[in-house]
Amino acid sequence: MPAPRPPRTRSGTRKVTVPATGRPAGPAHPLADALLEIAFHRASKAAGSGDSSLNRRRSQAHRKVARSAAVLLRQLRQAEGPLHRLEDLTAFSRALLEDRYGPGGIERSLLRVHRAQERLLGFRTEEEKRLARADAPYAFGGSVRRFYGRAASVLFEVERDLARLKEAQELLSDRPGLSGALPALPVVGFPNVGKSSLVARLTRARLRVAPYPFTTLSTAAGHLALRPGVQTPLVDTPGLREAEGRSSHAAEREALLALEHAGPVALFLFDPSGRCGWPMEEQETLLNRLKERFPARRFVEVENKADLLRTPTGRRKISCETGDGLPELVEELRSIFREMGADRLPPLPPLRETLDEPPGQDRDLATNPRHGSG
Ligand SMILES: Nc1nc2c(ncn2[C@@H]2O[C@H](COP(=O)(O)OP(=O)(O)OP(=O)(O)O)[C@@H](O)[C@H]2O)c(=O)[nH]1
Ligand SMILES: [Mg+2]
Repeated sequence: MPAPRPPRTRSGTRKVTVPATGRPAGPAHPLADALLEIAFHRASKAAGSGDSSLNRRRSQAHRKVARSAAVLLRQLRQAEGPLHRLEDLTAFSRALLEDRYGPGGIERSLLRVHRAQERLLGFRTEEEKRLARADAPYAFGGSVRRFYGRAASVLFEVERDLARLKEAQELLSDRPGLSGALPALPVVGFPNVGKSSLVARLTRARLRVAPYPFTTLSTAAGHLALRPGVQTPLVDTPGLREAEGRSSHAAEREALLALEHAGPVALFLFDPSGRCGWPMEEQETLLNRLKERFPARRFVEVENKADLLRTPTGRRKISCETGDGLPELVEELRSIFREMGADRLPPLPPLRETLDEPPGQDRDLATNPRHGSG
């Protein structure tokens, strides 16, 4: 049914109310606008020099073009940040970027921002040549205005790329830098089984723990001394419900990527009490699928929430609530790392990560009351 027509006003015209789009009001190019504002503001301070009024005005125009170009070029290079050398990122970081932005998504944005820099350089050279030839003040102003206009359109064109590069850097900034070369130990399992509780118990990482699923939405690492002289990253992962990586949730796909890139051992955490919201059968199925998908991975199987339910299975039982079984679990992990010969690896500096408190003494795992809630 067509929408009713608005009533006529006294003058015979119809009064139309424009519906709210729900889009927040603001500049269409917030990033580009901010960069341009800085560049043009700096350029506006440029003073000319020379032996005549004409030469002084020419030199001032020249400096405005050169200064605004320099500021913009520097900003664009900074926007690339560490992504500039993608090959230096860890395989996990690259996989995360590919998952978020599609194959080659970041490379394309980098290329466009790079081309934007080349175009700015070209426009600057063009206007410098024009200014050298010009002999009227209106031509000087024209050069400056033309350069500003062209610079603005170049920046507007790469606005989305700048936003993507900024977002990608933020994404990577708090992720552990997992790489196959450095063994890290991911803790995986269904949502709400106590993965973050476990990592918070065993390390100094401050993690969000809550009594509902999907509390953790990204990987984070704390450190645990599993081989002499080296802190092994213990990686908290988002809850996982299937092993194939088809989930529409980026967080679930991230958990699988962490498993793929972390190292040869992973800890699979069960909650047999059912408190997490998923029955044991589904948790067992997930583990079996993960074993099929990652046949080289050794899964350490642990049942949490032993304070609520102790099953008759032979799996290790722990309780992150009471601390029961945690020292024994750490011993088992240490002996697995010893068995693998991991302790013969040269000591390596801890991976970059942001969540740990400053390093301190080994913790008394059984008596540590902190539960990392947040
Ligand atoms: N009774 C009991 N509760 C626990 C235990 N370990 C964790 N919990 C509780 O289980 C709930 C989920 O804990 P989290 O550590 O957030 O679980 P998670 O697996 O990280 O959850 P997601 O991040 O959503 O995947 C919280 O309410 C914890 O307090 C335990 O050993 N016993
Ligand atoms: Mg969690």
